[in-house]
Amino acid sequence: MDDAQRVAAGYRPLSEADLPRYLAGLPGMADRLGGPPAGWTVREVGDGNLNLVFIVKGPAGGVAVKQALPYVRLVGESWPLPLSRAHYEQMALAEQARLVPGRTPAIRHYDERLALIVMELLEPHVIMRRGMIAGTRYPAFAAEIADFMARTLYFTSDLALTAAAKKDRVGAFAGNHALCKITEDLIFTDPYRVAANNRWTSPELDDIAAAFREDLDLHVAVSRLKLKFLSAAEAMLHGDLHTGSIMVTEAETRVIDPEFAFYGPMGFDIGAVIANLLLNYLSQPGHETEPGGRRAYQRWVLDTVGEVWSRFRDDFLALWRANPTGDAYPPDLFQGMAGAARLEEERQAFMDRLWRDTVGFAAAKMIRRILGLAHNLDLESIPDRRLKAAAETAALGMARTMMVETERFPSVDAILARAEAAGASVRA
Ligand code: SR1
Ligand code: MG
Repeated sequence: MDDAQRVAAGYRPLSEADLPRYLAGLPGMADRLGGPPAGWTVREVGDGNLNLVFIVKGPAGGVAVKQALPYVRLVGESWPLPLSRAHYEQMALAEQARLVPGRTPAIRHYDERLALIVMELLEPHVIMRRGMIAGTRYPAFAAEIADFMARTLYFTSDLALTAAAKKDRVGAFAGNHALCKITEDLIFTDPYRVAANNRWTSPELDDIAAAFREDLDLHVAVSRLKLKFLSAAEAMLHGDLHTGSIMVTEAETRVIDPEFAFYGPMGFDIGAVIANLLLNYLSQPGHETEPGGRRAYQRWVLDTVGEVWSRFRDDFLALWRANPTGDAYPPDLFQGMAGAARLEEERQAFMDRLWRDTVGFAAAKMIRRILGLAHNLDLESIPDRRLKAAAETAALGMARTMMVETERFPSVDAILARAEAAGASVRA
């Protein structure tokens, strides 16, 4: 069924007033919420760029309801977007739940006709981006996000799957190309050209935005990343793994919103996490209420970047050693002690290559949030314009080096050192 047919077949966006009657008609939902539907509270809380999100609560419990709109909410009806993204989102949620139980919200109901998913209400979790802007530490985060990425990326790759199974999975997500196109345009193209949707802190960043539009070294580097995004179906990605797609308590991490899921390059997801941590790190001086008041928090953020990568690397390698079930690297070709040693060397080389991809994709993610359409609250909510522009300038300088001179960052420590230098320039 294509999207026009979906709309024709009875799609309509629900309102707060519609929700109680709709939910009361779903099996088991009235018991889950408790009491009569008239007593349920409904709030539309969507603060993302694309969808409606409702929180519905009754005396016995609550649910979150996410409904796709047939257009980009951030821009309006002039930018149509397929409702089929809800189908890919629920498929990705189911796959992630199978691979990493308990790390995503449980699906209570999926309604294809309405492009709507009823999910477990995550309480008392908050959107991680908001918590980090407030300066809250999340001690469980690094280990849990590293485990999530290692398991979802490893077990959907050719290292774990047979070629037939992998190709079936790639095919199952191939129709999500409209969401991929958003990424292809907004991350890998628009920030480097004149585009109607671009915006930046002007006039402070006018010169750097113009320089990025003329910088052919940067254009080559981002085009190589774009080609990898277009062509490297390495594993099932979340596809939009920023800190707005993660809900946290100090004890637990949950990953939400995989509507951009498809089979792509692994470094894209890891780079998204690292980019958003780095942008938050650079934004912190702008959120201080006393000079230096966020220095200790900044240290935690950088330690977290280091821990995310090192734990991911260890987890992924451990999964590979324990589950060599895929068609890549046939065991027959690596027999005996010499074969085992050579395969282990190759695993290390694989991780080094993945790290380079991660650095490049992280850079692309940082640049798009400053020069492109969709910015992030870490920087946008800085009240002092001078500090905001200083943080953005530092982030752009760092990201350009990461993308064009990736070899200068052979380890995560090199990224942390560069971030510290960039952070010092924000305070200068
Ligand atoms: C038009 S959509 C803009 C952005 O919002 C989503 O969260 C993705 O990051 C997308 O690129
Ligand atoms: Mg989202």
